[in-house]
Amino acid sequence: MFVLGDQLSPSLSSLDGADPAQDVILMCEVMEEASYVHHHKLKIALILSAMRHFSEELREQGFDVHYMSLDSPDNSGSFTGELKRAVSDMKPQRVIVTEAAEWRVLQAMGTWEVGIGIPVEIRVDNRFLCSKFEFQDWARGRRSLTMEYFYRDMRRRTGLLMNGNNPEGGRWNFDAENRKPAKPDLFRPKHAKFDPDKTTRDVLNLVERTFPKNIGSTANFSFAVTRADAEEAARTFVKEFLPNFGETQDAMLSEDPFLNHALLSFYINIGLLDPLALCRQAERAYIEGEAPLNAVEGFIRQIIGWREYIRGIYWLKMPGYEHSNVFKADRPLPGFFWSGDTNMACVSQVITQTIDYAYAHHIQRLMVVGNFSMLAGLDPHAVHEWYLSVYADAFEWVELPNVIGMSQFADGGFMASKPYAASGAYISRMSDYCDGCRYDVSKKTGEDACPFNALYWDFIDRNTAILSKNHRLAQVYSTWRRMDEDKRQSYRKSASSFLTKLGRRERV
Ligand code: FAD
Ligand code: DLZ
Ligand code: SF4
Repeated sequence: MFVLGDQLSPSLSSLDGADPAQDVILMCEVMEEASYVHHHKLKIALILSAMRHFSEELREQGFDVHYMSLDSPDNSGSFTGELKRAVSDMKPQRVIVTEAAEWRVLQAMGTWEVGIGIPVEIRVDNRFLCSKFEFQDWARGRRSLTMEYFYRDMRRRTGLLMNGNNPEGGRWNFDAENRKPAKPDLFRPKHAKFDPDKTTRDVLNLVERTFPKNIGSTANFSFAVTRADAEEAARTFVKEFLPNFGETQDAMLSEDPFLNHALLSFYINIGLLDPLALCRQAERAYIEGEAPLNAVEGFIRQIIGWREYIRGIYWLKMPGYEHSNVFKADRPLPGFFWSGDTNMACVSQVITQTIDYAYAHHIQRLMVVGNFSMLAGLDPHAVHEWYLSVYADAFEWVELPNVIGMSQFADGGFMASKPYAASGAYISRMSDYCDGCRYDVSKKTGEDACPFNALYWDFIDRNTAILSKNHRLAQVYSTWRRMDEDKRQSYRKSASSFLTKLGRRERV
C-alpha cells in the first residue's frame, strides 16, 4: 500500500483489509511534492511531521512501514521513482493506493501500472462524502450549480440536523442570523496549540535547512501532528468556539486573527480528522444544548456543503481550470504579497498574519486579498499559485475552485453567480482595519482615498462587456450609469494612478 501525505487516516480505503503479517506500507517525503510551488515552511513542516507520526501509528499496529525521508541520499525525489524502487526491492504482487486528491498526482498514478509492470489498484477516497461521480450526476443537466441545493441533498443524505425529511428548526440555512461585525474580546478563549516534540523538531530543522528562502518561519510551529492532538483541537473548538461560530464568521479584527473559526481545515485535509465525525460532534453539541442551531448549521454547511461542493467542481473542471481568465487579467503579483509591506492596513494585516501562521480565515482570503487581486487585475494563475503556497490547508482540489471560481470569478461565473467584488465600505463594516489605515475609507477618489473605492468602480467599468448582463449586477451598473461623467472620470483617474504606482513597484 502506498500512502500519500494527505492520506493520514486509519480508515483510508487503501488500508481497508490490510494485513500487518504480509502487507508493506510505503510512505515517502519527496522533493517533487515539496517544491511544485514554494510552499510556506509551516505547511511543509506540518505535512512531513504528520506523515512521520502516522508512520509510527501504523508501526504500532504491527505494520512494516517503508518510510523514505526527504534528506535520505537515496531519495529519487518523486512518488513514481520511490514506488519503482520499492517494487524492485520488495517484489510485491500488486500495489494498492487511494486515488490522489489532486489531478496532477492522479495522472501520475494512472501511469504506474504500465511503469512498474504489476497491477495497481486505485481505490475511491471514501473520506469524501460525495464521490466525483455522484457529483457529476448531481451536476448533469442543471442550469446552475447552486451550492445551497447540493447542500440540502447532503443534509438529507447524511441525516445531519434533520427531522425526518425536514431540516431541524424548519429552515435549511440560518445565515440571516450570522455575519455580524465583532468587537475585541479579551476573554475570548485561545485555540489549541501544541509544542513540537522531537520528531517535529527534527522536521523543523530539515525544513529550515532545505527551504531557507520559502515564506514564513518554523519558529511559529504549533500545529497538531497526531490524530489525538487534532482531536483535542476539535474538542476545544466545539466546546469553546462553536457556540459563537456563526455570529462572527465574516468579521475581521486586527488583534484577533482567529476569532471563532475552527482552525481545523489543515487537519481535515491531511486526514487527521474525519469530516463526517466532526460534523456529528458539532450536531451533538446542538442536541445537548451546548451550541445554538445557527452556529452548528453554519459550521456543518461549510463542511458537508462548501467543502464537498468545491471538490466536485474541481473534478468537473480539471484539467485546464487553472488557466481560466475571463477578464484577461495579467498584472504580476506585487512584492507586498510576500512581505505584507503595504499602506493598505487590511491587506497588510491579512498578509502578515498569513506569513506568521500560514492561516487566514475565509473572509480575509475572499474579501481582502482575493477582492484586491481581482479589482487590481492581478493574473489569476499567479494568484492561484500564491494561495497554493502560503496556506497550510492548501491542496489544489480545494484551493483552485476557491481562488479561480469563487474569489477571482476567472471562470466567468461557472461557480459564483456574481463576482465577490467590494469597495472599502464592506471592509470597514466587517473589520476594524480602517481605523489604523493611512487611507481614508470615506474618501472616494484622490491620493488619500481608500484604493478599494476607485478600484471597485474601475473594475466594474472596464469589465462592462462581461458583467453588465449579469442580473445580480443590474443595480450596480445602473448606479454607475447614473453617475455624472466627472465623477466616473475621477474614479478612473484614481484607479489608474494607483495601478501605475503598483506597476512601478512604488509603495502603495
Ligand atoms: P472555518 O471557517 O472554521 O470553517 C470550518 C470548515 O469548513 C473548514 O475547516 C473547512 O474544512 C470548511 N470550509 C469552509 N469554507 C470552505 C470552502 N470555501 N471550501 C472548502 N472548505 C471550506 N480551504 C482549504 O481547506 N484550503 C484552501 O487552500 C483554501 N483556499 C481558499 C482560498 C480562497 C480565496 C478562499 C475564499 C477560501 C479558501 N478556502 C480554502 C476555504 C476556507 O477559507 C478555509 O477552509 C477556512 O478558512 C479554513 O479555516 P477554518 O478551519 O478556521 O475554517
Ligand atoms: C504537500 C505535500 C508535501 C509538501 N510533501 C509531501 C511529501 O513529501 N510526501 C507526500 O506523500 N505528500 C506530500 N505532500 C502532499 C501531496 O502533495 C499530496 O498527497 C498530493 O498532492 C496528493 O493529493
Ligand atoms: Fe483597507 Fe481601505 Fe480600510 Fe485601508 S481604508 S484598511 S485600504 S479598506
